[in-house]
Amino acid sequence: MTGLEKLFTSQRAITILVISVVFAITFPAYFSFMASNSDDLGGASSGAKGKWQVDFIQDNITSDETMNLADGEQGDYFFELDSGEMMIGFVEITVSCNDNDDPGPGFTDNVDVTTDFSGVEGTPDDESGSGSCNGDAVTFTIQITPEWDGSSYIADGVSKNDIEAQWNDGGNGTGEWLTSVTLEVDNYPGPIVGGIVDSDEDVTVSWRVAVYSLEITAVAEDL
Ligand SMILES: [Ca+2]
Ligand SMILES: [Ca+2]
Repeated sequence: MTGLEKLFTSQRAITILVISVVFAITFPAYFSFMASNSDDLGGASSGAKGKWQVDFIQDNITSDETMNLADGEQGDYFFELDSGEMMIGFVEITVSCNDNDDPGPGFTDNVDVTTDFSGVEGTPDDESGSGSCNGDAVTFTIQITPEWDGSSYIADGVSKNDIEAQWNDGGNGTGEWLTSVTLEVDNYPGPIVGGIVDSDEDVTVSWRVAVYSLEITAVAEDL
């Protein structure tokens, strides 16, 4: 390498270094200046307080499973929830059965329902309940995002960041929503006749997951 090449190379290296340093210093300063400036102007930066229309783009994730259970039998129903990019508002679990095995009224089968949510992120409190098999026997609603019901509203005097922080599931609700059902068959008195007439029931567990994403629009203030 000649002396000239050496000089050129090192000068070029110094120039690049100087430009890099200048950029590293000026760009963050530029952006923070713009951010604080748009705050003052009431612009759409995420930290600015203002008036916002808050809407929720909503969808449902559903799943169901039906099992035929005998008298005293427990069925374990599994549902693995992955909401993807969407936030989870709440999870609704419905246990339904329709006992029409016995002729005439009465002798309706019953279900006892318990849950094991230890496999669910955030570990919601477990639920339990009982009901009779003439339609929806037991329903649980488990709230994941506190207070979320999907209603649109107008927020005033808060920042976009505040709204986003409020409507966030915190990563909770994904995982395994295990629901267990024990069937109790009710039938005609008398072990032989009753057992022939009614000895089982089809029991369905359905999960409906209300999921959402946020849509926040700045509302123009009256001048
Ligand atoms: Ca029955
Ligand atoms: Ca039955």
